Amino acid sequence: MPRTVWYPGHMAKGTRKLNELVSKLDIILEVRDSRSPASTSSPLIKSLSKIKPVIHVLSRKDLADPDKLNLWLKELKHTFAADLRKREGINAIKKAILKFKPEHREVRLAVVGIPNVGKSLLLNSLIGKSNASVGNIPGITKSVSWYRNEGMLIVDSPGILDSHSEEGVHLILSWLGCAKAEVVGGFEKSAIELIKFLCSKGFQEFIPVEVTENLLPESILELIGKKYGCLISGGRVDFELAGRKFIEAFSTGRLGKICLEVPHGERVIDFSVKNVGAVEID
Ligand SMILES: Nc1nc2c(ncn2[C@@H]2O[C@H](COP(=O)(O)OP(=O)(O)OP(=O)(O)O)[C@@H](O)[C@H]2O)c(=O)[nH]1
Ligand SMILES: [Mg+2]
Repeated sequence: MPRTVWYPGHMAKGTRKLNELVSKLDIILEVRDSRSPASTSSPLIKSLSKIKPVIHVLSRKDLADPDKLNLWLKELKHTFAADLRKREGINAIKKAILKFKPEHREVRLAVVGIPNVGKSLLLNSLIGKSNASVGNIPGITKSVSWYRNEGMLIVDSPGILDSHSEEGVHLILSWLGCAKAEVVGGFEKSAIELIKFLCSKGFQEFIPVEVTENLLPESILELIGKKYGCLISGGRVDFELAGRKFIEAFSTGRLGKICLEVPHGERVIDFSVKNVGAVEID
């Protein structure tokens, strides 16, 4: 896979710009996906959190298993869960940010995170205007820009992936819509791995066809393709299209609410909770 497919130039430039301006900020706002708070952490957060305080926002609360999300909220400090589409949770986040406002000027902050987690939507909700572009494909925001309102000066930044992540992390990100499927070799590959993951964790209810024992992941994807009408000449299934439709349904929550990781639990990748916290800000 060419490096430019999964680490395009705007990520390198965004990283450089964020590092340049961090000293001018009062606080960092990091957005992660509620369904995988460990795997969706920003590759920049470790270094940025050494310099500035961090508040974490877990977006897509509406798509996460509520019990497992509560375990994360008990575990992580300075963390708020939000349904950004409905603006649920915004007031609490705003209150936490404004505690960092100096008396003589507005509070300065940057919203950071991996692609497509809801950074721009959160920024718009905080400033009360739809100024930053929002869209459901990774890579909508391509540059670092400032926005101002409601006593805040906020930087929107492009989603940035870890150039050293293992394939397993990229797979999770592709299932959640945070990385393009090309990053892991296409929708068919991503979907097959998702089927294997769901079957191995007892999450079969997220597969939109009946899964009987001994059915291979490829056969399950074929059934999904038939169900979604992804057929080509001769009535054969287009596996890439079937994979795309399945991943889209899963990532947008149409197949149900799920958390792929729990704190301290067995995960797809061996993450430890100590890697997902931030500096103390009390
Ligand atoms: N259901 C749901 N969808 C959300 C939530 N937050 C964001 N989204 C959707 O996620 C998609 C991505 O939102 P953006 O704000 O563009 O994400 P971003 O992190 O700025 O993305 P990039 O600029 O591409 O890195 C949009 O379709 C949003 O409507 C949420 O809390 N719940
Ligand atoms: Mg954006």
